[in-house]
Amino acid sequence: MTKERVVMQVVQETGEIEEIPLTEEDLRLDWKKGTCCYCGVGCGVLIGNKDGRVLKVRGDPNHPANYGLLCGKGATLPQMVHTPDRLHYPQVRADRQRPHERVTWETAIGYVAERWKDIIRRHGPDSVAFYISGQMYSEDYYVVNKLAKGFLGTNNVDSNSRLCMASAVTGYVTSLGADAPPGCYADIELSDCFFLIGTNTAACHPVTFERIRRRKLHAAKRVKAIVVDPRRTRTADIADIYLPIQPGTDVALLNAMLHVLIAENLIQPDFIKRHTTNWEEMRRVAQEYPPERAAAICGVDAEAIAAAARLFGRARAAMSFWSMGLNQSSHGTAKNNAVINLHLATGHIGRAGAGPFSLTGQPNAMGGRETGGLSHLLPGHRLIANEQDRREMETLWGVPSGRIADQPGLHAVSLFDALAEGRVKSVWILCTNPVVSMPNLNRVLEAFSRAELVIVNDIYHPTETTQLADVILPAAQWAERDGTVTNSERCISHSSKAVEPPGEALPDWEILCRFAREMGLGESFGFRSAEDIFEEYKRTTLGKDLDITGVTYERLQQGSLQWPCPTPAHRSTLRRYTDGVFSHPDGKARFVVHGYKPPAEETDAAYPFVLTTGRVRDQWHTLTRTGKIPVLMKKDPSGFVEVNTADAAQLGLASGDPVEVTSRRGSATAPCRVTDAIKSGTCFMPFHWGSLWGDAVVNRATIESHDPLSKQPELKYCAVQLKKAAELSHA
Ligand SMILES: Nc1nc2c(c(=O)[nH]1)N[C@H]1C(S)=C(S)[C@@H](COP(=O)(O)OP(=O)(O)OC[C@H]3O[C@@H](n4cnc5c(=O)[nH]c(N)nc54)[C@H](O)[C@@H]3O)O[C@H]1N2
Ligand SMILES: Nc1nc2c(c(=O)[nH]1)N[C@H]1C(S)=C(S)[C@@H](COP(=O)(O)OP(=O)(O)OC[C@H]3O[C@@H](n4cnc5c(=O)[nH]c(N)nc54)[C@H](O)[C@@H]3O)O[C@H]1N2
Ligand code: SF4
Ligand SMILES: [Mo]
Repeated sequence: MTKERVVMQVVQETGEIEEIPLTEEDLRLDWKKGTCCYCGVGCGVLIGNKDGRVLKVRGDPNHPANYGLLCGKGATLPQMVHTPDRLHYPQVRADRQRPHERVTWETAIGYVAERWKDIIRRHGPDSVAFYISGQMYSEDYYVVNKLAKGFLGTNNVDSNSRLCMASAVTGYVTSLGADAPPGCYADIELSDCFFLIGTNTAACHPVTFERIRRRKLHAAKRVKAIVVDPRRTRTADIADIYLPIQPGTDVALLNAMLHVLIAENLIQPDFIKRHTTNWEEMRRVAQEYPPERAAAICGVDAEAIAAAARLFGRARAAMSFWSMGLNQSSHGTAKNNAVINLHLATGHIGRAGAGPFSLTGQPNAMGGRETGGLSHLLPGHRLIANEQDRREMETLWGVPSGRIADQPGLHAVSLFDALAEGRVKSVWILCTNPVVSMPNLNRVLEAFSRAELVIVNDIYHPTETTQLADVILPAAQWAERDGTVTNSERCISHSSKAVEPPGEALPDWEILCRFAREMGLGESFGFRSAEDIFEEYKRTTLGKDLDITGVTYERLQQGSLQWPCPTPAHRSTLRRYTDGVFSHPDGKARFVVHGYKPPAEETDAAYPFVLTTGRVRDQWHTLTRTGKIPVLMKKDPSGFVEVNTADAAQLGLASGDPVEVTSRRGSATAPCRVTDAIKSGTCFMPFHWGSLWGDAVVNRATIESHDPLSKQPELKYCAVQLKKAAELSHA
C-alpha cells in the first residue's frame, strides 16, 4: 500500500460518506484481497491482518461493485472474526438429554459416516438431506452437490436461497430462457429511470443504493425514480413517485402499468415483434387491468400508477430493481415475470442503462445456482429433469449412467415437512440457521425433534440451530479460507485466506471431503485446495450459458470477472442479450402472463392484520455476526413491531408497549413502533431476532405456503391479530 493518506470510506444512512483514516501502523499490516461476506452487492475488500488476527478492513478501490466504498456492516467485518463463541472443536452428543462433548475430527466424521451408512441402508438414499446456504463459497457448493447427487444418490440438496432467490430464477428462466440478470452495476450511471419495487435497497444493498442515489441526485430533473413498498423506507427518499402498495398485489400494479403503456403508445412494437413471443395474450390480459381496477386492489392512486408507467415508458433507459418484496410470495414467479414484461414491451433490455436487475440477497446465492445448489439443479445451470444434463454430469463425475436420480430432491419447506413426518431421517445443515429463518418455526422444531441425526456446520456455538444438533462441526469462516463468489451482476470474485481458522476449524468443503473419504469415495474427493475444486467445477460450465472456463484463480487475483468468460483472453461480459437473441430455443423472450391472485392466507375478522417481515440496515439475518458488534446494535437493539398510527390508536398501543403478534401458527412479542410509514392494516417485524434473544421471533407466526413453481415461501404475507402483551421477555 502506498504512503498517500488512505481512508476507509463508509456510506452512512443519510448518504453521507464517512472517511476513516488509516494510520501508518495500519498501512504496515499484511493486506489480502477479499470479498465482503454479507450481501449480494459483493463489495471487494482488503483484509488487513497481523500475527494471525484480522485487524482492519477497507473497501477495494478497484472492485467494480464498490470502488472502495463499504457500508457499516462491511466496515466492521474484523469484529465478527475472533469472538469468544467461535467453535474450535467438533462436538457430539449420542443422547439428546446430555451435553455436547468434544471429540476428535476422526471420531466425529467416523460417527456421521457410520450413522449415514446405516440410515441409507435401512431407508434408501433419500432418507438423508443437505440444507445449505447462499453464504457458502462456490467450491463448498460444488462439493456438496457432487457428493449427494453424484455419489450418495440423493438430490436432497436445497439451500436457504430457496427462501431468497428461487422466484427470481423461475422468473428469468421462464421469461428470458436463462437464469441471472442481463445487465451490470455500470448501467446505473447510464440509466435515467429507476423502478424499485419490493426492495429496501437503502438498508439491504447500501453501496448499490448509493450509486443509484448519486445518479438520481446529480441529474434530479432528468433521472426519475419510482419506489413501490407498503412501508415508506429510506429507499423512498429518492422517489419522484412513491406507491405504498397493499402487500401481495404487485401483479395487479405491474399489469396496470403495462395497460397504460399500451394505451399511451409507449411500447416498442418493433422490438416486441422481432424479439418476443406471446404478445397477444399479454395485451389481452393487460386490457383487463385499467389503473382504476389496480388502484382498488393495490390501495394506491390510479393516477399515480399511470404516472409511474409514463416515467418508465418515456425513459431513454429504465432499470428495475427488486428483491424479497416480490420473490417471497406465493406468486413470486408471477411478480418477477410481470416486471420483466414491462422491459420486454418497452425494449428496456439488452442495452446500456436498461434492464431488469434482481438484487441478489446473499453474497453467493448466484454462485450457488451455478454450481447446482438447489434440489432441481445440477452444476453448470443443468437440470435434474433433463436426461442429457444428467448424462453429461455422470460422465464428468465418472459415475455410471443412471446414477443421478431423475426426480428433483426436496425443496426447503418440503424437506422440513419430510423430517417432521419421519420420511427423511437425517439432515446435514451448513452455514444457515433455519431455527430462526424458516417460516412456521413450530413445524421446524417438530422436524428437529423427529430427526434421528442432525449435523450442523457453523462458526459459532450456541446458535438456535447448533443447540439442537447431535453433531456440531467447526467451520473456518471468511478470511480464514479461500473461495469464490458470484455477486448480483454475475461477477466472480475470489476471497483470500488471510489468517488461520481457530482451533481445529476447517473449511466446509474439507469437512465434506473428509466425510466422503470415510464413505469410501476418496478417489473422487481428493481435492487438496479450493483452487483444485474450482478447476474441476469450471469444466462443468464448458459450452453453457455461464461458461467460465477462461477464469482462473490467478486471473481473479488481478480482478473480478463477469460471466460468461469462456477463454483465457476473454474479458468480462457486461451485458447479455445485446443482440436481442434470448436464451429460449427460438431466440425470443417470452411474455409470461399472469392475472392477480390473492395471497395464500387472507385476513379475516379473527386475524385482521397483514404481517410482513424483513430487515434492518445494521443487522445481518439471525444476528450470529452483527449481534456481537456494539456499534451495529445501537440503532435497533431489539426486535420491534411497526404498527400504523391509526391502527395503534384503535388498539390502544403506544410506542414501546409490548405487542403480541399471533397467527394461526404461533406468536411473537416485541415492542411496538407506532409510525405513519407503514400502510394501515399492515404491520412489520424484522426476522433477525431468534429465540436466543427473547420472544421477538417472527417466524413463529409466518406461513410456509409457497409459490407452486419456485417453491419459495410467502415470508412477506400472513394474517395476524395484534394485542398489547403483559410484558416482554428478554433472554
Ligand atoms: N442490512 C441487511 N442487508 C441485507 C440482509 C440483511 O439481513 N441485513 N440480507 C441480504 C439478503 S439475504 C437479502 S435476501 C436481501 C433482502 O433485501 P430486501 O428485499 O430489500 O429486504 P426486505 O426487508 O426483506 O424486504 C424489502 C421490502 O419489501 C417490502 N414488501 C413487503 N411485502 C411487499 C409486497 O407485497 N410488495 C412490495 N412491493 N414490497 C413488499 C418490505 O416492506 C421491505 O421494505 O438483503 C440482503 N442485504
Ligand atoms: N420472516 C422472514 N424470514 C426470512 C426472511 C425474511 O425476509 N423474512 N428472509 C429469508 C432469506 S432471504 C434468507 S437469505 C434467510 C437467511 O437466513 P439464515 O441463512 O438462517 O441466516 P444467517 O444468520 O445468515 O445464517 C448463517 C449461519 O451460518 C453461520 N456461518 C457463517 N459463516 C459460515 C461459514 O463459513 N461456514 C459455516 N458452516 N457456517 C457459517 C452463521 O454463524 C449462521 O449461523 O432468511 C430467510 N428468512
Ligand atoms: S453493501 Fe453489502 S457487500 Fe458491500 S460492504 Fe455492505 S454488506 Fe458488504
Ligand atoms: Mo436472502
